[in-house]
Amino acid sequence: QIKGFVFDLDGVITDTSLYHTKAWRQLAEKLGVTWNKDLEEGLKGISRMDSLELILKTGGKENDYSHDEKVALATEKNTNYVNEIKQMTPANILPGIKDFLDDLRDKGYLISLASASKNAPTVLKQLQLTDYFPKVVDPASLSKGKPDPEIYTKGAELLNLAPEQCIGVEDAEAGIQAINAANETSVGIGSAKTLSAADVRFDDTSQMTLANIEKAMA
Ligand code: G16
Ligand code: MG
Repeated sequence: QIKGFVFDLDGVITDTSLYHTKAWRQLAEKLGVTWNKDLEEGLKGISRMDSLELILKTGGKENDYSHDEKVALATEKNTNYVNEIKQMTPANILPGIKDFLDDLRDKGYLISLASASKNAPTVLKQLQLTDYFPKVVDPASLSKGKPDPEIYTKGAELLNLAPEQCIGVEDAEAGIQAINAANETSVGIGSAKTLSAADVRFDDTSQMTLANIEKAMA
């Protein structure tokens, strides 16, 4: 029986991917790496340093920078990103999410956050959703990022629940893989093409209700 929900943030609660994409694209083009849609999709859900490595690899530049130079590049991207998210307000919460969170809370489901983003607490604050997520996995505590199950395993542990009692919600392919590998039920938000591995899938957040999830799981 399902007792808890473990949420991804970016692409599920709000669309920060717009801002991540803008900041990474700016850096990539400065480094002479040509942007493409596969790269854009592949950056979703993976950590900051993994993102930089993927961009450099796409441009065949993975050996061109020292570790310290890479840290500086990632910091440059983050400074631009943090500047962008300052303009976020509760109006940036994706459709239906507030009602869904209220419904979960009313019905006594436990809720935790499994975001790879070190900026997640800032984003929650901008959206005025901090109170809904008393339990947040610290991405700095992870030895491996998504698609490794670690972040979703920790998300269930924070709720004192077994993985089988949890539903994980994700928009990224790497995230669905992480939920499945953690033995939780996966709900994917996005296209069937990228999220074919999800147990339950919705095109967008407005369709994600408890009733629709129960229907899909029956
Ligand atoms: C998010 C984004 C990723 C981003 C990662 C790290 O993960 O989807 O694109 O690279 O956070 O973010 P930061 O640089 O802010 O630490 P998630 O798990 O919330 O989708
Ligand atoms: Mg995401």
